[in-house]
Amino acid sequence: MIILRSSPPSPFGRQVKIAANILGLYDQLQIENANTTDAEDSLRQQNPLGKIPVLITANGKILYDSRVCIEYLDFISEYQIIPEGEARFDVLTL
Ligand SMILES: N[C@@H](CCC(=O)N[C@@H](CS)C(=O)NCC(=O)O)C(=O)O
Repeated sequence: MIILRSSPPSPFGRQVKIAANILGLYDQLQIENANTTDAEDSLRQQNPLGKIPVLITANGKILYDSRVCIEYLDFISEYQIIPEGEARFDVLTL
């Protein structure tokens, strides 16, 4: 199971959820609410910046910044939304 620390209103968290859906990984995602304003939330141990989204991989690796989370999901999926070569930069810019 992959854990996504996020919050429903977060547009960055939403991007990761959409990517997981397109990549066929949404069912493997356990979404755990995070409160960025709560100093006691374990979020700050996971991401020293206190920002969401944070992705915790099945191996317990902690990734943050939505771009990194999406790139990881793209890496483990049998599908791809981030192509290789020149087109890669167009997609990353988008
Ligand atoms: N560059 C980050 C931005 C993430 C971000 O700003 N998330 C907001 C929520 S949408 C947040 O955590 N804000 C709390 C804060 O900045 O303390 C990413 O793409 O993941």
